[in-house]
Amino acid sequence: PFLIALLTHPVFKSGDCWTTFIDDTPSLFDMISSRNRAQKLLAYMGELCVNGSTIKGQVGVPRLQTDAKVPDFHDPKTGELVDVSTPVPSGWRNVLLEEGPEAFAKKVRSHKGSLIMDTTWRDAHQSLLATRVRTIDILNIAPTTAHAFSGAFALECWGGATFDVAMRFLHEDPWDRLRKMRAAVPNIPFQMLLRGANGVAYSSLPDNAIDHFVKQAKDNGVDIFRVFDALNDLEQLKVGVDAVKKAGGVVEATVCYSGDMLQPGKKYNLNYYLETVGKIVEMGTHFLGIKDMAGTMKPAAARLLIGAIRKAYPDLPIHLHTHDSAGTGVSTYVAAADAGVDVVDCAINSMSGLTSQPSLSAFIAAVDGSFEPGIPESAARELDAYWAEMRLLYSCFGTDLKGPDPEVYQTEIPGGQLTNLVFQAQQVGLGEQWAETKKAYVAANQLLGDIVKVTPTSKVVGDLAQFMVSNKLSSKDVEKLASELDFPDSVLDFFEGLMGTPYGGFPEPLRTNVIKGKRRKLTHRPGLELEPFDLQRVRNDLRARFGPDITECDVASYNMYPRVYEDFKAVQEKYDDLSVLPTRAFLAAPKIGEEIQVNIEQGKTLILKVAAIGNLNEETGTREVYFELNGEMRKVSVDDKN
Ligand code: 3PY
Ligand code: ZN
Repeated sequence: PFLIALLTHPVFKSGDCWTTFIDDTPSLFDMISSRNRAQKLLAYMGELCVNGSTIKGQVGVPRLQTDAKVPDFHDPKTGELVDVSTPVPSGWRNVLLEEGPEAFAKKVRSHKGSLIMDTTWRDAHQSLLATRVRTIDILNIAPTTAHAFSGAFALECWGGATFDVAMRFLHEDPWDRLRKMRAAVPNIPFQMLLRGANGVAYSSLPDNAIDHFVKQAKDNGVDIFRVFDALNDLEQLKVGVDAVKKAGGVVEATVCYSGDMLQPGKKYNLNYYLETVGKIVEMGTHFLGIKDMAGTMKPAAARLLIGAIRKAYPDLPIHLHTHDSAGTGVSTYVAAADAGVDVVDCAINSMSGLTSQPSLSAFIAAVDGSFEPGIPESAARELDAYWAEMRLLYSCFGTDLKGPDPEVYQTEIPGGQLTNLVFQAQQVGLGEQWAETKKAYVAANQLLGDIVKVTPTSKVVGDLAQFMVSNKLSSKDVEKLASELDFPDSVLDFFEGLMGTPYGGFPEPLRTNVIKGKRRKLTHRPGLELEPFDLQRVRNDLRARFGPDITECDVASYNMYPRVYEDFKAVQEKYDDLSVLPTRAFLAAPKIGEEIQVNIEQGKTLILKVAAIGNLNEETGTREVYFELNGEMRKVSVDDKN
């Protein structure tokens, strides 16, 4: 039909020149572009049909057999069905936009009780489902969320591992996700996790790259920036904090909570935290974040720590983050709420517990009307119906964790990493392997000087632990053989000083021996030594390679992850924008004849069916896959890799 439309078009017949033809007949070129896009999506699906999924970490196929249903939402007060296409109720974001960050922080501080930040769109799936939840599944529930959670402090929805994973494994543009979420949720503040001077990467970048990244994040929809440094190195933290200040965002400078401070003799004790918080307050922040990434803050510790900070800084809004790995998260939050915490992080029930955040409904039930957490329990339950289906949809990325593991009080493994390490041990199939890894993790941490463990330093400890297990090395062996061993890169990065300086300094002589002849020994923060990125050059290079549509967001993606970005662009070139495919069709070949609807853009829907998969052509090693696309037959030829 396209060719006929083209050949019979009056402008074409009149022999007018090609360029005016393009300008005057955009609808035809729209048609070419849609056809190209559709053909590229078919190429991806053909690949799935012949060779199966190649998404890293995927084991099996989704357990959800039908499309997830977006649940109805009823007004918690009147019980009436809410039409979620109507304008959203105003929320905390309206306060922020109208009155600015200071007034916003003040109002949150004076709110009665503890508000809730919902982490379902970021940390919950990072901790339970290997960060694999896709944009389309967030957007489907976004309008309902904007209504149901209009009283939430924020939605944590970006940063941390989501940035890397979106490009690397989901072949999606994280910026596109941010903008689409923002458009769907104008009323609830968005929070992102920023790894201080590392941005969203694994070691420090030049300061100008952090400033540039944060500005794009703010301009594209992030409101509140939780900024942390994985070693609580305040100089490193300040790089992120200053970037957020310059961009006009809400600053949540954060102290990472490490281990159980109630145990006698701990390096990270009450004095340490109070001193660190004092310096953070001096640095200037709208909120204080406390990041208990392993979930080792017991209720008594929460009472003591939050109580002490509250007493020293009565006006400082405090935002607490924990993981439920030990099973004690809700009791910690109740203690923190009693001690005057302003915001706690919870996840929707089906996405909560284990290595994720504590359950939203459990927290609301536990405080039982004594506070106003901002989210009605009925709203949480209604949204949960959707997320229960998402757990099934993404089950092929889940770990087979069955219950809490209070051993985290000893191992101090962060939630996201715990799932990862269990997954790896399960892949090897040895129960013993997991017990050994945990022991080695504790030993590796001690060797490194008992450091704060969160991305990227948790990876250093994990890598060293696995190195010790696979090479059968004891702590003594590592110390003795340090100058001869071929340590993982992350360990060398740490000892070089590329992640900042640990509290109390680096362990010696281990540092000197490990990096001898291999790396430098930085004596100040890495950003002072790194050449600023030439942003103009990066911009020009990217435009020369990928075309004029390159934006500042692309520049920022490239700065964070040059290789990952290049690979992402190559996949996009081959298959176009895969984020439009429904997740079941992205992760597994559809059944023959099953109808798949793909909204390639607003108002443009493709109806696809796999019609047949051809026999192997022995000569070429390929198979033809036949599709029905909007009623027309199409085929793609796929190399059979089996
Ligand atoms: C991240 O940096 O991705 C984290 O979630 C740290 O907890
Ligand atoms: Zn976390």
